Amino acid sequence: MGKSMKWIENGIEMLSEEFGEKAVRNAIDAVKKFQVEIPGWALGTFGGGRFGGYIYPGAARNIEEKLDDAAFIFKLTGVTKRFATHMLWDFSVDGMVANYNIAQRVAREAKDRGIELGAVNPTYFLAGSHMGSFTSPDKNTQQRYIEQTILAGKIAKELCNGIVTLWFPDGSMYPGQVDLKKTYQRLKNCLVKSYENMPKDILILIEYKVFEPGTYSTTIPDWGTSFALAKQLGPNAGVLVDLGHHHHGTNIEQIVMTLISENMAGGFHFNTRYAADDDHAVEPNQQMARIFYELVKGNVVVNKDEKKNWAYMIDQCGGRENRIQALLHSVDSLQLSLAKAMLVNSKKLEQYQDADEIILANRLFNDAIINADARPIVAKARIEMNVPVDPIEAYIESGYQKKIEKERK
Ligand code: AFD
Ligand code: MN
Ligand code: MN
Repeated sequence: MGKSMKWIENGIEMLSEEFGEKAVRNAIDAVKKFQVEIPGWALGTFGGGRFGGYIYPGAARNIEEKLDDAAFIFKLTGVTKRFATHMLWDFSVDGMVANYNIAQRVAREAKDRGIELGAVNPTYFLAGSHMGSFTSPDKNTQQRYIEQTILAGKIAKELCNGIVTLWFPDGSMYPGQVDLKKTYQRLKNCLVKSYENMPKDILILIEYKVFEPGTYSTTIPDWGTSFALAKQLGPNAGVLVDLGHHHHGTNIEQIVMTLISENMAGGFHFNTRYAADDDHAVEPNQQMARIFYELVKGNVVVNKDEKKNWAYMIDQCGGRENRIQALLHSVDSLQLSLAKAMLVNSKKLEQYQDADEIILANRLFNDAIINADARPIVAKARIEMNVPVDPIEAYIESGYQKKIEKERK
């Protein structure tokens, strides 16, 4: 941004004239209230394999350095206090079994740096998962993953924020390779067995994905399957929406609306994709703003009653960019999208809808979602929060990047 106070004030004035002072004020307050979680796996050396193992300069080499980076990101944003962990990357010595004591140590290290641990992700895709995790025909493999899932529940409750997020790599490459019904049953049985042994006051969010690593089938391909499984488990289970896990052109905001309408607990893995599950940083595109409009309308974002809010997490892991900058960029994009959603005049929109004024409704909606420049709102919120108006500029000026590049050779 790098914009002057005059630019910010003028912008606020213009927006107030178009959308009303109250809407602008509410948008500023929403931006101040919205919290989003940083994925631990975005910091560090994972990913980027297609570029000859390229690792961005200064990448964290261990969990301590990841937490250092996350704490610095929090200092710049003021809204990213939580750090999501992966069981076998962050709490394991051998990549096979996770360890409670390590999790305890990591939670302490996080606290020392002024941040907290957020969602716990059981890791179902490392060694021994080539024939599936919960869908594996091997009972010992199933059992190992059930135990890891139960432990994730305990860690979530005792050391983190009580949220477990599940993503399964299970699926197949060729028709006929696996029995679709048998594999689904196995996954469901293991899930039920895990759930029965997990604390009852946590939230378990089930992620779906239409492809990758499975190209012909994935065991949980869509929100309907996640929904059915969550229903089967009970009130402490819900659906996790990851932007990159759909067919192109899927109307994700409509999925969001349906989940909210059906009172299903929900959560988000935010990112941007162009080709597949790209895991790129979030961009402030119109789809993101439309999604936020449904979240706002559904009262599951920045609700005063914290229990009503969905779980908001970033899930990205780009191969080439500076990952700290990319995370700051994502937070910025999410804030801009939320601000735009807050500007939509829903009352007027409803009038147009009722009067069958199709184009007028569309134009009114897009005036906020596409045409409004929400940057002054986000800037104003940051000033009021006492954080830098431009977090990326502040990052560059801080010298942090130079410091980690030197230290982490
Ligand atoms: C993979 C999956 C999924 C999951 C993430 C962390 O595609 O998005 O949330 O790993 O487990 O990228
Ligand atoms: Mn995800
Ligand atoms: Mn993904």
